[in-house]
Amino acid sequence: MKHVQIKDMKKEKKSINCQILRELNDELLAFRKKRYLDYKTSESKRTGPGEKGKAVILEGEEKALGEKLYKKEAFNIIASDKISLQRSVPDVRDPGCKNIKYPKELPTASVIIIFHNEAWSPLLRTAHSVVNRSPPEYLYEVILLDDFSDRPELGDKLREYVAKTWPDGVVKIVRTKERSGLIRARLAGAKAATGDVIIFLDSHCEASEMWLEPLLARIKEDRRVVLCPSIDNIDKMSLSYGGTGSSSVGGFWWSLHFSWRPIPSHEQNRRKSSVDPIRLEPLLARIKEDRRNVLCPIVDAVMDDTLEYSKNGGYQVGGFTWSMHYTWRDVPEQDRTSRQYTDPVRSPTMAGGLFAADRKYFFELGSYDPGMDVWGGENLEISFRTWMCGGKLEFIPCSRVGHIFRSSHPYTFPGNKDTHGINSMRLAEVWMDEYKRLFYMHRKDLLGQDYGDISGRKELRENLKCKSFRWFLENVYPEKFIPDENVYAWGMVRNPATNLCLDTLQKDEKITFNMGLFSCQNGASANEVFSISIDNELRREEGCLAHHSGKDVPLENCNGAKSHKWVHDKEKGTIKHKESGKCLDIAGVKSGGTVVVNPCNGQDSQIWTFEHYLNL
Ligand code: UD2
Ligand code: MN
Repeated sequence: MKHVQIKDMKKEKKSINCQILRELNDELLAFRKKRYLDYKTSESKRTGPGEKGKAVILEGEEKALGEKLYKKEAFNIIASDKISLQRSVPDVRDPGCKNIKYPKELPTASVIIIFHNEAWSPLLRTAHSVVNRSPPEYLYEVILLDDFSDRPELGDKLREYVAKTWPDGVVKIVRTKERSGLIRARLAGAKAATGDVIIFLDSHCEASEMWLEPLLARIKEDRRVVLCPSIDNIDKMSLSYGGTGSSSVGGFWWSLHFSWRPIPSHEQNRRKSSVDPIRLEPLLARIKEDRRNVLCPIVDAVMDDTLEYSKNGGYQVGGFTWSMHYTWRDVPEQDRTSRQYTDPVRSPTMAGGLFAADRKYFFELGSYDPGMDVWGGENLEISFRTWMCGGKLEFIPCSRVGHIFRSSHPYTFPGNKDTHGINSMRLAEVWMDEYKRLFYMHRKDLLGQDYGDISGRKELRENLKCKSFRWFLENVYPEKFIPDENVYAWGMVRNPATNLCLDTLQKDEKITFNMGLFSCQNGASANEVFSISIDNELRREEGCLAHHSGKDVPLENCNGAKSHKWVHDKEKGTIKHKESGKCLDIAGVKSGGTVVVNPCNGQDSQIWTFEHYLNL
C-alpha cells in the first residue's frame, strides 16, 4: 500500500470527522479494516501466557527476578514481558451491554497515551489493544505522547517499532521538549490531536471489546459530557485482567485525594427511572429488524404558549383504565432492571487517567491547569470544573479498560516536590471557595507555600460563569460530609481533666480500629477533628464511632446504624451511646491508648468538650 496521507488529513484539521476520513482515505481505511478484522477473527484462537487475561505465575529464577525488578517498576515486568503485546482479554461487560446498538455514524477519536519512562511491554500493549479493538472508521489516530523519557529503548527502537508495526500511520509519536509532567503532557497530546473526540489513557492499560463505541455514542448525543470508561484491574504481580464491576463512582477526601465509593441511592433511582435514548433505535431500523413491531417515538412537549420545546425523559409507558381511558404509568420494574448495569452513571469526580471528551469542548472547558506539575490534583480539578461550568461527568459501564494499579511511581519527581500538595492548593484556591478551609485543615503544612500564579484560572472561572463549590456539593455530591456544617459541634473532643483528646493515632479511617486518645494538639492535627452530626453520629469524614460489646469503641464506615448514634450533653459534658446508654470514658487510659465506654457515673473521666459549638 502507498504511504499514508496523514499530512493531507492534517490540512482538514478543523473539520475532520468520520465522513472525511472515509471519503479521503478509502485505501487507508480498507487497510485498517482488514487489520482490524484479521485480529478480531483470530482473537479467540490465541494461545500463550496471559491470553484471555489469565494470570502469569512465575517460578524459580524468573520469580526472583520479577520480585527484584518490582522495586524499580512497581509492577511485575517479567510477567508482563512474557505476555504477547497483542494478548486477548476477557469480555467482562455486563451481558446487557451486548444488546445495545450504537449509531453507525459516530465521531472519530484521537487516543492519547502519555508516558514518562514507561516499560516497553505495557506501553506497547496499551497501543496494540487500542488499535486492535477500535473499529477503524472511528479510530482516527493514536498519539504516543512521550514526556521526555530517557530510557534508551524509548528512542529509535520505539520509532522503528511503530513505523514497522503500523505502516498506515495510525500510531504517532509526539515528544515533549522537556519533562512536562502528566498534566502538561496531556495538554500537548490534546493540542496535537485532530479527531473529534480525545481519549486519554495511561501507558499501562488494555482496552477491551467494544470499549470505544459507547464513549463516542454518548458524546455524539451530548457533547458536554466528560466520560470515563469503567476501569478494570490488571493485577500488578500476575498481570491477570479482572473485571471490577460498575458499582462505584468517584468521591474525594477533604485532603483532596480521590476515593471510590458505592453509587449513591439518589443516582441509582435517577438511572432506574430514565430511558437512555441511545437505546431508542430509529423506528425504521427496528422495524427492519422485526416487522411485527408497532413502535411509538417518545412524545416530547411543545408548550402551547411559549412554543418552548421540552424533553420528555421517557420515564413512562402506556396503560389503560377499565373505563377504557388511556393512562401513563412508570416503566415497570422488569423493563428497567437490566439497564441498571449499563446506563451511564453520574460521578462527582474521576480517577484521572482514563477519560474521553469532545476535543473542542475539552478546550472550551479550560482543558487543564498548565501550572500543575508532574502528578496529582488535576483529576479533581477537571471534575469540579466540569460540573461547576455546565458539563457532566459520567462513568460508562459498557466501556471497559484495564489499568495496572502500581504500588508507587516508577519515575522521579524533579526537585522532590510534593506536587500533589501544591497542585491541590491551586485547585482549592481557584475552585473551592470557602470550602478550601477543609483542605487546609488537613494540610496545615502547606499554608504559606508558593503555589504560583492562578489568575488565568480564576479568569477562566469568571468567563465560563461557573457555579459555586457549594452548588457542586449540594447538587452533585449531596452525601459528602462537611465536618463543620449541619453538625451540633466539631473540632477537638477534649477531656479537660487530663487534657487528652480523641485521636485517630494516624490510623487509616477506611479500616476499622478502636478509637485512640492522645494529648490535645490544639488544632494542629486533623487526626483530632471530629463532629457530632445532626444525625447524632460522632464521626469523621467517612468513619463513625460505634459500640457493640465490651468496652470497645471502634471507628467504622458510617452507615446510619443504631450502634453509631451518640448524644452529647453540653451542660453535663457527657457523650452517651444511645443504644447501650453507656458513656464515653477514659478511665484508666493513657495517651496513645484507646477510649472506652462504661456505665455513666458523672466522673471527670466521662466529661468532654468540643472545640466549637454551632447554634443550630
Ligand atoms: C492516577 C491516574 C493518573 C493521574 C493521577 C493523578 C488512573 C488510572 N490513573 O494515578 O492518570 O490522573 O492519578 O495525577 O486514573 N506520566 C507522564 N509524565 C510524568 C509523570 C507521569 O507522562 O511526569 C505518565 C505516566 O507514564 C502514566 C500517566 O502519566 O502513563 C499517569 O501516571 P501514573 O500511572 O503513575 O498515575 P496513577 O495511575 O498512579
Ligand atoms: Mn497509571
